[in-house]
Amino acid sequence: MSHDERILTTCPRDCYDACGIEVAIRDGVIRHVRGDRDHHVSRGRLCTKCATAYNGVLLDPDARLLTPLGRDGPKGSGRFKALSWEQALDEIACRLSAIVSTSGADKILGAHYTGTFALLGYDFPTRFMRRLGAREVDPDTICNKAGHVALEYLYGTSLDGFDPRSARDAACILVWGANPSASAPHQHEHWLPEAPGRVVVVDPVRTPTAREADLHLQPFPGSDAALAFAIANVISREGMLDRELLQGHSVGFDELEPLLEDCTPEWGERVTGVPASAIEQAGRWYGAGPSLLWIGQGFQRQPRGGNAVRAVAQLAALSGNLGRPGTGVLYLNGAHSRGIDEDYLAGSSIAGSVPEPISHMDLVGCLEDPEQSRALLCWNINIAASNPQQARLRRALTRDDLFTVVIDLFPTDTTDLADFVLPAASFLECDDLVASYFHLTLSAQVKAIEPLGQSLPNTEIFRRLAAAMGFDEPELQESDADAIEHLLRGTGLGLDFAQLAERGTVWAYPEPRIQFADLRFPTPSGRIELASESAAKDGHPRLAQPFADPRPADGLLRLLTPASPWMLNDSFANEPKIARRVGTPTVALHPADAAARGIADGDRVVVSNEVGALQLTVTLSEDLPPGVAFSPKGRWPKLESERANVNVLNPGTAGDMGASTTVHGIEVAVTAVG
Ligand SMILES: Nc1nc2c(c(=O)[nH]1)N[C@H]1C(S)=C(S)[C@@H](COP(=O)(O)OP(=O)(O)OC[C@H]3O[C@@H](n4cnc5c(=O)[nH]c(N)nc54)[C@H](O)[C@@H]3O)O[C@H]1N2
Ligand SMILES: Nc1nc2c(c(=O)[nH]1)N[C@H]1C(S)=C(S)[C@@H](COP(=O)(O)OP(=O)(O)OC[C@H]3O[C@@H](n4cnc5c(=O)[nH]c(N)nc54)[C@H](O)[C@@H]3O)O[C@H]1N2
Ligand code: SF4
Ligand SMILES: [Mo]
Repeated sequence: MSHDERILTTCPRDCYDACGIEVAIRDGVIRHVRGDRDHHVSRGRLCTKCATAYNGVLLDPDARLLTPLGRDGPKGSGRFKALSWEQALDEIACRLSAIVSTSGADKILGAHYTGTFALLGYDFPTRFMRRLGAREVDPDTICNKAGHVALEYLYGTSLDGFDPRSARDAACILVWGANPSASAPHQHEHWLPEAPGRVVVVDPVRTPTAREADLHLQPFPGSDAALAFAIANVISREGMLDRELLQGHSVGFDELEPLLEDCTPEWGERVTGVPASAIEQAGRWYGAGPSLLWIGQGFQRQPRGGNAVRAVAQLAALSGNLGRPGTGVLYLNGAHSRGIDEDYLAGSSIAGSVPEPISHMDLVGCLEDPEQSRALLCWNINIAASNPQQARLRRALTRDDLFTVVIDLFPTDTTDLADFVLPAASFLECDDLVASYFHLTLSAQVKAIEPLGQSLPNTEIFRRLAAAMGFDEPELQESDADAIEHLLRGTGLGLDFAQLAERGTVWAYPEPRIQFADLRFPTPSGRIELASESAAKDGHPRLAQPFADPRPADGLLRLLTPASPWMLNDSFANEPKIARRVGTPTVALHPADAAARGIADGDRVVVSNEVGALQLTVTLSEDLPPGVAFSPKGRWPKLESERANVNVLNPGTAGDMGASTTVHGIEVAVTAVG
């Protein structure tokens, strides 16, 4: 009789949770993939989307890419022929070498993000791209760059957040522009409810997390900076400013203080739509502390999202909610806080000149222009679904003189437009490391089964590509096992991979780490920079400003398209059970906005603006403020009747900082069909 073998591994999706997973295998076949009962986050249950997809489409050989493919028809026809790895890589190397010698390596673009956010799967390919001298499409510009830039101005870092375990000492947790009920499901289900303090949520949408909070502030999208200044006004008025911290450890408070005076709660109500009494309550709870501030990625996707993050994040400094138990600010926790040497991983030792990156907001323009682009390599990203200017991008990707290679697990809209498609192995099929960007843990991703078909991990694909190109730097051939052991030695945890794999997940610090415990900040002055010379040099105001975006002009609505609980970005739209569950694509409207347009629940509408149009089915929702439309991201254009998703409406305008996405700043008209 055979018995199940049990393997502990970790979910490497771009998700706050980094769930511990138990895989049961019998005779080399997976029997089930489920939450590890003993894991502090998953506690025996994965989110529904992964529980479904990891036992469904991810293991389905009919859904996965199984061999390298070469285009066998016009671009975008989706016609491919199967190739051996050797054939495919030889041809790719030949084409890339020719482009390097005729046009220059800087005409080769590399676009990648967090399809897998496991350390090697995410970063190892960068070694090859550096050696090639290709131009990187700055990964964070599609997601969260504005927030990173803003926090660097203010605190000198965006990647050294509070330790979530410090919630046990917090009297208040302020969740600003994050929706854990979708994007961090276990923090919604366990972390927030188990925290002893009050929970305050700031979100234009009454999300399930907002509904369960002690207080929900519902500002109009893009008015967060004004709201933060009104809260700062309350903190000041109530005598809750931490003048000692401000004097000893910050610069610019003398310039900021006069700005606070006019930002009364009543003014705040007028510009944000949040009642003055709620602003006062939030100010008193947060200001009294000890308080944690979780800065989500939602509101920095507004046109002036960088300014908004500066305005919100400085609340911690003003009220002294820094440097002691139960206080701090979290945007993301970087892997370096667990001793992971990311420079080593990304091959910063490899010499060669790396051209200036471009923003994802400029990708379409660059791909339309043969002077700027000759080749595109994509991995861990599905640009034809997730990038702005969807219709223009599709056209640009059909350029005959653009040589395109896409690496993915599944045949996506982006692979359909490639010249060569290379099949990637899933996280169940290779070893790696996962560093949660929320908890300060390190986890093992452990190979449970052999890669499906001829698929290979990203690392092996890039090793083979380097060899085919004739690159002989040893860093490009380092094995996964060697890289993992090197990284683990750097952590000082005293564990090798086998020991980590046995435990699944380990904490980097035995006790909750206090953020900024020494009140030294990695800014140029070593202090909190409320006024920032660096910001001024980059063309921004020295100080955060109490801005609120103007409301959309007559008849237009602000469209929000954030995370859905059913999809992980653009992953899992091809999982049949999930597709059935989510049904046709919808847009939610406030009943007053629907009535004003003669629209009823269930009606078909056209949502449109200057870049595109999309038909959607209306649902009515009192969870939105009037003036806001809502349609979650994550659908595959190729599976939709119009071969488009909400990004056909995204003009791709760059935000105020870091040339970052403004995907939540889109304005649309909504009209009944017919
Ligand atoms: N309208 C709208 N658009 C958005 C957003 C929004 O809020 N609204 N959010 C933006 C944000 S925050 C992000 S991060 C982007 C992300 O958007 P996407 O790039 O679509 O992200 P994912 O679906 O996470 O992953 C991309 C691809 O990586 C593949 N993949 C998974 N594992 C591996 C692997 O091991 N190797 C390889 N080679 N591929 C793998 C998956 O199959 C998937 O096709 O979308 C952005 N687009
Ligand atoms: N289930 C699921 N989980 C995910 C993802 C997914 O697609 N699905 N994506 C992953 C990725 S790549 C990322 S980057 C994270 C993102 O996760 P989050 O940080 O939670 O960001 P979003 O989902 O973009 O938006 C969060 C909230 O911001 C709100 N918001 C929009 N505009 C504004 C505004 O102007 N002000 C305020 N205060 N709030 C605003 C939205 O209504 C939304 O509820 O989630 C990750 N986790
Ligand atoms: S996507 Fe997030 S919640 Fe779902 S299993 Fe992975 S880590 Fe857990
Ligand atoms: Mo993201």
